[in-house]
Amino acid sequence: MKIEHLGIAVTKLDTSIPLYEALLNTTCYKTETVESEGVNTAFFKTGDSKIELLESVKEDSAIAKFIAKKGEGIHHIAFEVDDIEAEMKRLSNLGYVLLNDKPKKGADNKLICFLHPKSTNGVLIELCMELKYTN
Ligand code: CMX
Repeated sequence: MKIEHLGIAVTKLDTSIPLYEALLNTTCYKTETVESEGVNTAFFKTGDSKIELLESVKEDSAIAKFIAKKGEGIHHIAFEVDDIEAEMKRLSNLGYVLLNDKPKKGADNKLICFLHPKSTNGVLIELCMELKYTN
């Protein structure tokens, strides 16, 4: 539906949050730890999309490995979808390599799924869908 956010790998949120607040002239509206991914995240609104800063909290996290290999920088592009399971099925049928079989819980109240960068011209792609709560 749209680019929901760009994920940027950073070494330290403490220094990158004020840097991006000054750059974007806005305040960070949320920080959140995602234990399952081994990351601390910080979010900024930029029009209809967001910037997500990602700091590793574990030696072997995807972000730690990425920074060790490539340094800080753009880590992934996240596209919002309205039916993540249908989209995962469609892309899998087309031969894209999904990194998880089922949607998993990500930051900022989303269900997410990653596609392997080897199947998408070297870019890590995330699908994300707003998690709806039913009572
Ligand atoms: N973008 C582009 N290429 C990437 C990449 C990225 N973000 N991360 C790794 N790669 C490349 C590596 O450079 C490597 O390329 P070469 O084979 O040419 O050297 C290749 O992908 C495989 O990398 P690897 O080091 O062998 O494998 P990793 O163990 O680092 O795993 C990946 C890579 C993408 C499968 C893993 O990082 C992953 O599962 N990512 C999805 C989850 C994730 O990224 N979570 C953090 C964000 C969570 C959040 O947004 O909340």
